[in-house]
Amino acid sequence: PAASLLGYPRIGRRRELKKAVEAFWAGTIDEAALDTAAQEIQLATARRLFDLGLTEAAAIPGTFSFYDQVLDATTHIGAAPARFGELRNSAGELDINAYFTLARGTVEQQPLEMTKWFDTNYHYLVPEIGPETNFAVTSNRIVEQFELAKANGFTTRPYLVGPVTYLLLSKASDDAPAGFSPLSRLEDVLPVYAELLSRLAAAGATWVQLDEPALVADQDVPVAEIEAAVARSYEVLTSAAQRPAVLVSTPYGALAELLPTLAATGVEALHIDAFKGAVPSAEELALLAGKTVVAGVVDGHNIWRNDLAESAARLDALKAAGLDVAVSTSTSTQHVPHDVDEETQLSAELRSWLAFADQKVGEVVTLAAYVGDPASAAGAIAEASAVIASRAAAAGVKRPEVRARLAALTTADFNRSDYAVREAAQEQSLHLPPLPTTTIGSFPQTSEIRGARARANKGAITGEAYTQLMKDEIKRVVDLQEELGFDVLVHGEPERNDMVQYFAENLEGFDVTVHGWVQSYGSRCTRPSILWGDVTREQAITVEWAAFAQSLTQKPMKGMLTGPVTILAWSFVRDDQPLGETANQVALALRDEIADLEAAGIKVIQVDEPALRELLPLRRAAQPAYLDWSVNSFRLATAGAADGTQVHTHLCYSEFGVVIDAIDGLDADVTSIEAARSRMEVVNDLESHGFGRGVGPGVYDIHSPRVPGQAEVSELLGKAVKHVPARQLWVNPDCGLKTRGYAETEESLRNLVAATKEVRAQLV
Ligand code: THG
Ligand code: ZN
Repeated sequence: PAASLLGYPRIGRRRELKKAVEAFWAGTIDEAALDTAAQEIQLATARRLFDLGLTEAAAIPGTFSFYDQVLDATTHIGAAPARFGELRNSAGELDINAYFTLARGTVEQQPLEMTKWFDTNYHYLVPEIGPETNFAVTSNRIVEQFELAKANGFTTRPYLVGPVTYLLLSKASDDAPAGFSPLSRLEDVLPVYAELLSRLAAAGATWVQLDEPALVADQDVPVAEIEAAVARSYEVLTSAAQRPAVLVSTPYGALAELLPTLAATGVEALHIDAFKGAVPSAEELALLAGKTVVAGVVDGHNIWRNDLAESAARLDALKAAGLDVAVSTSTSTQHVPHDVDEETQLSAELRSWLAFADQKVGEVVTLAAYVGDPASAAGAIAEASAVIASRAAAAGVKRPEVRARLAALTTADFNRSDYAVREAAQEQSLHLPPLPTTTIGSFPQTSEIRGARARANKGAITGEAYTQLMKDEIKRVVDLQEELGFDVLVHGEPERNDMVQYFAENLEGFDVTVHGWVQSYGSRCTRPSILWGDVTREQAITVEWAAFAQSLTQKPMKGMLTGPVTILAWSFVRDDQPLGETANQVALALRDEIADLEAAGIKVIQVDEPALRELLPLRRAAQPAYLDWSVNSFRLATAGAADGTQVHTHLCYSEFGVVIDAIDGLDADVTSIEAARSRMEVVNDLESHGFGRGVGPGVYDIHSPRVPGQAEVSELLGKAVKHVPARQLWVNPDCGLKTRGYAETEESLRNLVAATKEVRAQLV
């Protein structure tokens, strides 16, 4: 098809799928009702995309998923890990119950691990592959989904994560021998993919999309091995007797050395990311002769209106090479909300700058028409150029005072005193015991808290009444921590809906959406804020809450802020200047907030950067520059703090090795990190790195309702003190407690404090 999308949001315009799936889990609807809801979403999507102009056969991507596209592949190719026991039903299929078992775990078995999908905020379920994995077609669901659309008049293009990406994203199963590589099972996986292609062809599919984003990211596997796997895979799949035409998609960046490899295969169409990646060179394009090049010129990952003139120029370069050119998005549009027209509360000016999934369809259709007949798009191109020019000149996009302040920064603004000086000053100001205990920041967000916020937003209660309810909650949380015996307290963050949106709502340069939900993982969604202009802080944001909380206790109360990188990573960020510049603007706003917190008597301030690793570029060559600006923005935010103010940070992942230098570079006085799930393995990294400041490896996994016993926590702490000097160690859970219930939280925290006292006694 001349115009297409790589994928479309799956959760539904009003999150219908989230609601149906969660109702199915809760047992309030049955499987038939879940299927009905899923079918309605698939058909509504097909109708919508058709009406927006994807009218050719195979233009509509069949990218519906109940939970995750990688899990879909797992259940189609029989890759359920043996540790779950027999999950296939009597028909030999991994049905919807098996599917959700893998996603959610059982009493005995942890679910499949979840990890980030390339450089997006989407998370997939990691397959576990070993020598024992028994590959076979174990689901017919993509065929049924194709048939459903077809019966309703839409010939869709079924989607599967491609075999090379699937195996590169997999980890070795528990049963696999040391050094086992999932890619070694390629020969066993390919016949299963071939069988699925043959079933799709038999059902009438003319095209299939095999998604191979792993080919645009540097991998640990040597390139030569990947080249061989790509060549072999597409030789096998294109020589299948009965199959649809094959489109290989390569979103999230430039293909680089693997382009010639794919070009040499028999696939009918190759998608390239021509937005984030560059247009291939003339020599590379010559290799693609005879194939359709699907040019992903419309950004699927961010929300800015396309510069149609720029895209047209890229398409011209492809056309000039004499290639058959089709137009699409650079990535699936699953990363953006459905429709700008839903956001009527935004100014008409801001809305005119934006393109969500539905608007992107229009851009793709316009550009596809341009390829056939350049004159047809002249009006649309001129209009897009005019809007982009008006955006550049609009009030608030560039604020001279912000730019002047950034331009005047010197090295001193990024550096605090030596740690030894700070450590001594903080000992004076805080008087903490050895192995100080604290929590990460949030306490459980009860339905009462969410209900109060909803009523306040609707105007059903006054602002004063809402503030009072939040203060009551803060007092409960402070009293609880006093009773449990914590050393550094938090206020619990009841007033925050989300740790990024809360700051976006309180800073200039941002707007927030009402319906702009984007799937984060499974049924969970976030509403990324829109960072469109220069960032300023018109007044203090968190100070009143922190000062109130501090007034309730003699113990130090932590001020809680979200760091610049995380604010960027979890928002839709302006594309008209380098990210590092935007990050420094946010950093200056946070720096002012820290000064205000200090003036209000707050002595410990935590600046969370859970997303520091998320924006790490997919290509190694680009990583040092990223780590440089991201670390510097954190330092700019925090370096104004006095020596006696203890700066904490929190990071949310355990694969630590790659970024440990960067974490050290943040120069925080205390860093808390995830560790409980990896049984404290991070302390080995900390030890070998010689990490010299305070560190709190999490001793309690908050991602599950399970309560760790006192013995378990003291064992973890015992392991930690063997590798990290006790004077550096802090004791804390893995992450914030927002998603937990009070019953298990209280019990776990009680065990945490008791275990700390036990280990402290052994120290002296
Ligand atoms: N905030 C934002 N982005 C994030 C996270 C966050 N991205 C990465 C990570 N955390 C993703 N994790 C989650 C965890 C929970 C939820 C979403 C993403 C979640 N969402 C609610 C839901 O879907 O029901 C909606 C929350 C709400 O009502 O605001 O639970 O922490 N910005
Ligand atoms: Zn965390």
